[in-house]
Amino acid sequence: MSDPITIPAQPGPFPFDVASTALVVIDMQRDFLLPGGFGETLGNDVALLRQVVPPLVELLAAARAAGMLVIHTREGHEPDLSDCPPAKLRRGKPSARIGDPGALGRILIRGAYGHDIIDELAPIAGEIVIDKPGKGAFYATSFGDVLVEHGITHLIVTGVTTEVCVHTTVREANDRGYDALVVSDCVGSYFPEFQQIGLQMIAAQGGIFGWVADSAAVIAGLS
Ligand code: C5J
Repeated sequence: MSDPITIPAQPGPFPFDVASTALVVIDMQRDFLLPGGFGETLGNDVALLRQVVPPLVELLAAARAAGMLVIHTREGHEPDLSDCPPAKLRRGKPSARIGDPGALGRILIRGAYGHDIIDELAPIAGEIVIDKPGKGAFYATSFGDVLVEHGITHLIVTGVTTEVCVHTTVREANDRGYDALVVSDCVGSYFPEFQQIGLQMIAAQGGIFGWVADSAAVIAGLS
């Protein structure tokens, strides 16, 4: 048990202790963040997601220095697409479906260059990487078991995209009894309006899904 920390957040203070909290870094993959990746082939401006990188690099360093458990996730599929539901496969533009060849390798396929995490946030030894076929981190993965094994009760959630994989994971976590804090400048969306509303939705109604704070507040709490 480490010393309890309380940081200012919306809708109110977020108390946690390092030993029972995990920093979750969702899908900071080249396919979503780099030019030529899946995100761009869908017509998105990846620069909006790149804004997340500098504050998240700092937050990750602070979490590592504090000895917090760090869990990275990657959205993607087996090369034979056996874990990709046909309904998901059909989505997107016909020229850029999951599994198709792209500028960064086969789109969202495990082992492809584009599927891996960007260099700036590459996992280090001892950090956990969860490969997930869905938007949420719990579905069809060992994520829930990993949290239980490590005695985790609180999550500090970062990554992309705010309204898709971040939201799905936070909602799944909330239903399982976890207290989740979403770090406002360390999550990103291709759509500025979704970013703003997505964050508001989490903390609305007294924290219907969790809490929201910026990285400065979390880093100050950890130092
Ligand atoms: C999306 C994600 N947006 N990681 N994936 O398809 O949010």
